Amino acid sequence: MITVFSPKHRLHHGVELKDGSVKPSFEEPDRAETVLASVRASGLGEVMGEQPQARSCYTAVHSERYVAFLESAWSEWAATGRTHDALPLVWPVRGMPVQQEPRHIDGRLGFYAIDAGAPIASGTWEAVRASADVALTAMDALVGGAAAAFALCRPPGHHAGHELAGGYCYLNNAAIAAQHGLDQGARRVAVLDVDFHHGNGTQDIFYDRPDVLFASIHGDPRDSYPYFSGHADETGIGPGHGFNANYPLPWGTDWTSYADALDSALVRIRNHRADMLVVSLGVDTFADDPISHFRLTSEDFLRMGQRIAGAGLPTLFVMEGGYMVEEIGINAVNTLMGFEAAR
Ligand code: FKS
Ligand code: ZN
Repeated sequence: MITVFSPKHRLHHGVELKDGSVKPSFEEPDRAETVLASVRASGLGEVMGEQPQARSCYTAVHSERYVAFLESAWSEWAATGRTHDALPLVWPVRGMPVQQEPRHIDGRLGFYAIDAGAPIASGTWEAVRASADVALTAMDALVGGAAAAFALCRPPGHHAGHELAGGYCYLNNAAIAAQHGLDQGARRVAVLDVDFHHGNGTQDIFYDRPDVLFASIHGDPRDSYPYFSGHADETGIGPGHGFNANYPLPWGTDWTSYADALDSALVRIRNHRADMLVVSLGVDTFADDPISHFRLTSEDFLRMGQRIAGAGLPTLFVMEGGYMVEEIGINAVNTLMGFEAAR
């Protein structure tokens, strides 16, 4: 399968509040380079660059004002005289009137974010846009008849909602690609999210829609980030009722019980009779991941890819999380190689 990659991801290298101080984020540039090196070493297939895409592909799933905010946030922040990464420190929460967007950049940062995990600096927008273009370019390969493609996105996207950033995410690459697939003729799409963290953003974007089935396997939100979504009783709303399927799993889950949830999710996907499958591929379910709590081994990712191939659908893999930098390349590529071997 082809891999789509953009070196522009390096323009984004944010900070994170860790252990009481501001440090480089776990979501660091080396992640993408490590995965790219493993793709090249594995002989998975050709690596190509992204095609620049229309801004309307982003506003097909995000609001116009949110995309405009992402485009201008850094210059507004810099205009206040600050040179360090822009981060929100106040949010509209229970009981507050959320509707009105503030004028000051410090208020706008909180208005458009779920947490302080999506810092914005000078190169952020260009990297974010390139990451979405990587996903769109890979989706175009599927639309053109490819059986599978790998979008080596960075920064990741699945925590980004209709008009919310957070958890290292800005534009929702998987959702933008899924919508693009529909706009290019697919009638139904399924999104399978195997990142350790619940894909709250993808859920938010498609929650009221029956054309996109969203299925996510993740750490139980009672114990794990993002804490405020990902429960099994979140099943969709209105016409989208029955088209959202969450599989929260306990702390310490290993392959045996993970595989059961994966099989259930794949049955749901088969019943959806989708024309294509988008996989939000996070490999932070790995046992040694520094911020997650499942216990998958590198071999388990081969098995995961094999099972996903069993759905028999044109499949777009979109890179999400994974933080044990020495291993994320092997684990991501194992998933893809497992898929290729089984289809
Ligand atoms: C660590 C606390 C963890 C944020 C976790 C974000 C996870 C991001 C991700 C993505 F795929 F988006 F990258 N806080 N001290 O892995 O889901
Ligand atoms: Zn994750």
